[in-house]
Amino acid sequence: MAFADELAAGLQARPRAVAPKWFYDAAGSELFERICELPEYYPTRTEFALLDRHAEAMAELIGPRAEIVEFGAGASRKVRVLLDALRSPRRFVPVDISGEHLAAAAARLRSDYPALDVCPVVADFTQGAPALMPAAGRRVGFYPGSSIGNFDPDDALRLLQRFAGWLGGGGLLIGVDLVKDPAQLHAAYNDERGVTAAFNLNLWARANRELGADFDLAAWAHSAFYNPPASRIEMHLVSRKAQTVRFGGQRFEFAEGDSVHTENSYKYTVEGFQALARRAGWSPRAVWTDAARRFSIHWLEPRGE
Ligand code: AVJ
Repeated sequence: MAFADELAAGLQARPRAVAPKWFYDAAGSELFERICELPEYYPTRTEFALLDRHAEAMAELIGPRAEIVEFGAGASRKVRVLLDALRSPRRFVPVDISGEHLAAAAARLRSDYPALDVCPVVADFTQGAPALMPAAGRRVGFYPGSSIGNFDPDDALRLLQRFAGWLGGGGLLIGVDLVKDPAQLHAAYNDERGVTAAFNLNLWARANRELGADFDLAAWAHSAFYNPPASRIEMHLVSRKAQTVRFGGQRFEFAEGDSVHTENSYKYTVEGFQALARRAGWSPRAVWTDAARRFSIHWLEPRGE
């Protein structure tokens, strides 16, 4: 479904909810890059350190002449650490919903890795299989950043199952954020500079730009909190007053305090994620974590029957 239809349906639903994939237009992708550099946002920095430190071991497990398919590739920065360690990687296939972002990142990669075949695919892989060419070598999935955390456990299970199908026997290297002190989680999604708030509010700004909606950004508050029984951060946009928003010939009414759920970010234990991966048909073969156990990277191989 397109943004207009999903947004309208999400605002009519109760509870109101919009999928986080709609954050990532050009402005939202830029705001996300700024989040990754915030002192409070530990996942990016921690995952980079893990990649740096263990790239050789990862490359060994992946093997030579591989084709790397990155899901939700964004700026494709992390994969460079992997590409630098891999032996003769054949092809890199970044898959992303944001086309502008993807083309720019692919151009930079081609000039930095002339021997690599860079084949970007613009696709919403949450809606179905991306159109991949026949594999150029052992096809290995790369899904860093704990983006898997955006999915409810049931959807995460289904996505992991589908990855197994699309990768056709290759492995999956996946980054997963870990449960930890709620205060640390809270700070990571409520940064002092307000970048996460701007990222959240960009959903409405995008609707104004693309759909001619009339969201008054000052009338909405960013809300992010940890929900311990669900092991997830929830982000919401909360109406500061009674208001009406219009777009696409429709009116949407909000009372003061009404909220629109814009994102979940699930946190796992290492064992909890491995159990999920097993249920999805994978064999967890290696896991790397930092000393403070903030973040994990898992190497999964398809379970041979
Ligand atoms: C890209 C989904 C991993 O959940 O931490 C960052 C997105 N949202 N700050 C996350 C996000 C608010 C991020 N993921």
